[in-house]
Amino acid sequence: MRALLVIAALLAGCSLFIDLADDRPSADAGAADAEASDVGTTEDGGPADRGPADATQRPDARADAAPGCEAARAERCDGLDQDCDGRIDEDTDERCYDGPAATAGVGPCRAGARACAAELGSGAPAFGPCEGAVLPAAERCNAIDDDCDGRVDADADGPVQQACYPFDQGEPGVGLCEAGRSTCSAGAFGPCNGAQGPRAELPNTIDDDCDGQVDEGS
Ligand SMILES: [Ca+2]
Ligand SMILES: [Ca+2]
Ligand SMILES: [Ca+2]
Ligand SMILES: [Ca+2]
Repeated sequence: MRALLVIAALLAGCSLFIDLADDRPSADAGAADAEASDVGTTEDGGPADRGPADATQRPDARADAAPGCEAARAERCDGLDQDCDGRIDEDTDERCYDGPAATAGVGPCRAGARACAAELGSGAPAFGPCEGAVLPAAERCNAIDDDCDGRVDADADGPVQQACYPFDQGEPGVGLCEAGRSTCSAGAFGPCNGAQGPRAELPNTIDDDCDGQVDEGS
């Protein structure tokens, strides 16, 4: 009888063990699947990418703290602080000259300056208008080399000249009458050369007296 009880007990234990064994594999398989799923996600790159992404964002974070600060670099006009002195775009105004380069510094011509106008933090150079520059102008008779070509009161066509008509009567371009030319020298126009004034009407098919009538009364 005792032996039967022992056997029964063993059978019951085996049955219990078997039940537990049946349950455990299913539970372990679930856990294993869960772990396998996590591992797969990691290998797929989800969480693994976050590390390097955080690392690459650190320089940006530093840049935000001190935009453009990179020691030993010369400051330039771009809205950033290259030389890390806490001042942005200091001393980056530029000389400017929109005229022909050969004329800069000749006669009255001189360069101007344009102030840095870069948007803070933009990293993009930007300047305001060129101010204070003196550019070449048309040459005039004023003892100044206005067009900055190295010749006072003269340009590529020679000395400054102007039309002149030193007569009280007649009109340049009418009949025989013509204007002359006066040449500038040292800021003043000289005598009128080549002008033709009216003269007595003659029977020559020419309006000698420059009144618009040809050979009248002659
Ligand atoms: Ca000139
Ligand atoms: Ca002049
Ligand atoms: Ca006439
Ligand atoms: Ca005439």
